[in-house]
Amino acid sequence: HSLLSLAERMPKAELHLHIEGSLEPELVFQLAERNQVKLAYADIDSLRAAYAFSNLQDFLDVYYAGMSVLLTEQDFFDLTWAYLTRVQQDNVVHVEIFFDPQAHLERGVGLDVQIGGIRRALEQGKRELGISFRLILSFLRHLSEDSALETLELAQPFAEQIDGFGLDSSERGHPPSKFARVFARCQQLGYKITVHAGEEGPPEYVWEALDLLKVDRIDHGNRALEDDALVRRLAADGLTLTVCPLSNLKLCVVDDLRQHPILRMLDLGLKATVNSDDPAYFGGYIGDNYRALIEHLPLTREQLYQLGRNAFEGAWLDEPSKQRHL
Ligand code: ES4
Ligand code: ZN
Repeated sequence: HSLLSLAERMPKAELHLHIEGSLEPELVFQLAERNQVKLAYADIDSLRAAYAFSNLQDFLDVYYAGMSVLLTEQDFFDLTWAYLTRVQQDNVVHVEIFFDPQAHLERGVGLDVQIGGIRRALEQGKRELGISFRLILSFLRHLSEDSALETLELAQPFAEQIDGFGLDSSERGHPPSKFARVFARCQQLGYKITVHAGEEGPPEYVWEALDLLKVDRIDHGNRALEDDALVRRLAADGLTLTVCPLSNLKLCVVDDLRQHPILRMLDLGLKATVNSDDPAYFGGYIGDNYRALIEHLPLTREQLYQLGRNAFEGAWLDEPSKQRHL
């Protein structure tokens, strides 16, 4: 299959990746031992057996349990370095990664430790692997807006080491409007903004992300397709959607990859991209996501290139760097 080999060789940008979601079970156990952390799972196989989810919350419970082993700067380095060396095999040349600081602050792990370890790996990846990067601080939407505002204050000493802000975790019942003040502040400070919307939440949450939070991208956005006026708005604004096919399958956002809407999104003029979300939990890295699409959908070579180009166009890179990749 020549499309598969084209997809493999294509230089890629990944725009939707939670670094804590790249924590493989092997590393969970290695770090648990190194840090003397007790796990609720006896071994790697029983941890992997917990990776059967029927919705987003099912997954989030396991995701927060898994990241409890991350305590030191070296842990955050090892995590990020493992991700970078893995995606180099997929010919990834640019990454924009999320981290969830509030989840680590809760365990007493400081922002200096988190950002220090992640950035040290990203800088080494730029030098040694030729992978450029952006780092996105993501607020947890199941917590209060005051907690997000407090986190933004804590992040001020690291302002230069953060490229944008995001919003993730449990979507239903936690609309973007809950975070209007904190994202107004992010925008005032000159940061890029991207929020998870329309993964499980209704089209109204995507409208709020656009009109209230003034986002630069939408993460997921699947349910925007239920609202024709919203689709027209997203297309007119040229908004990038960071779509995650294997994530959608594992979290039952779609029942079957053959029903995945990504080609419909392209046909509607939406700038969809292919991403892995939480590769250690959802059964694959970005290359696996491209492969799964090719195996389940009637993707053409033009559509494959379009998806790849959309990622560089939607990346938070300066124009000359983008052009070098297009
Ligand atoms: C996430 Cl798939 C997904 N959705 C919302 N929040 C998240 N955090 C990590 N993965
Ligand atoms: Zn996500």
